Amino acid sequence: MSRNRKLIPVSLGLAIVALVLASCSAGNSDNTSTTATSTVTPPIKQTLTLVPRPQKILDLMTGRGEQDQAKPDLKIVSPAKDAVINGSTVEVKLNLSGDLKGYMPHKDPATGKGNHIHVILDNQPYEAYYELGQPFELRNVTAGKHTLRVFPSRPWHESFKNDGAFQMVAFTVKGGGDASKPTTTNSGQTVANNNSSPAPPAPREGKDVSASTAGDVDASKPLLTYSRPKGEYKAEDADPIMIDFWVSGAKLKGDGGDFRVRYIVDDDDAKFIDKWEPIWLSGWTSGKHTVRLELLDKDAKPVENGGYNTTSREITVVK
Ligand SMILES: [Cu+2]
Repeated sequence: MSRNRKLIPVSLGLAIVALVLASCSAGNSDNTSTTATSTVTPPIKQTLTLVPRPQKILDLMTGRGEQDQAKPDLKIVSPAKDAVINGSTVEVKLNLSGDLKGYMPHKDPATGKGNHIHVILDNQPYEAYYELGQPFELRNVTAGKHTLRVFPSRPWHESFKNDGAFQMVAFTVKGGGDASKPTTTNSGQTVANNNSSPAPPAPREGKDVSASTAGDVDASKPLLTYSRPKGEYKAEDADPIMIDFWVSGAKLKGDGGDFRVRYIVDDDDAKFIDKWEPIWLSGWTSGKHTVRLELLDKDAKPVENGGYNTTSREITVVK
């Protein structure tokens, strides 16, 4: 008993010594790292400049014949407007018609590129849909109200901007996110039973989507749909980088209307786009960047529409 009492102050003393030593060494390493940081080269300041449409895209367009003058008409067949869908998988079916001049979505297996549709759930980054002959699946869609926006795009992700090329529908998912239940169509017909595994279904285009629900958006009001840039840009694809978007229910200043699109890259000053066409920016530095697009009214105020008219995306440039 008495031996134990004598041991306690000794071990406390040792603990204090250990603490003092630890704080000393921590202090030392702080000093070391401060010194090291001050000698590191500061990050290169990024200066972006507007450049013309790249020659490589002009060359691609020449090789495509007339299809860049197409006036595609794109309609969402499924999900139907205001449909209620049971289960977390949403099958997207589209109907493409109009004056196509040879335009047809398809991924070239050799290059992995081709015409495609941009499919946007809520205000998430778009997904690319290549083969319209089979449905495109949005998987893990959360329960609640959603919006779907679609428009045709070229292999370099520039959208077609004619009337009829864009459509948005609202729909509702019930019981989303429960993969143990069979996935059914809105008529109640079972399309996939997730409990049993019969013959494996033919592979389908599709994407597991992030959790999101619709904004309180009104399709009849001015709407800016963010399209590009998104994701990762490598080597020659990173210079220049295209900004492209869809405008509905509004005309920009340079097209005879009142609206402007404002873009802000990282913490740079705001810049404006007054004609509805893509722009190309050169001078990106390696690393992560944010690109923010906003629709402004004639008083230079952001137009409120369910939060969709101000969108920021993070992109990564690898050089
Ligand atoms: Cu694309």
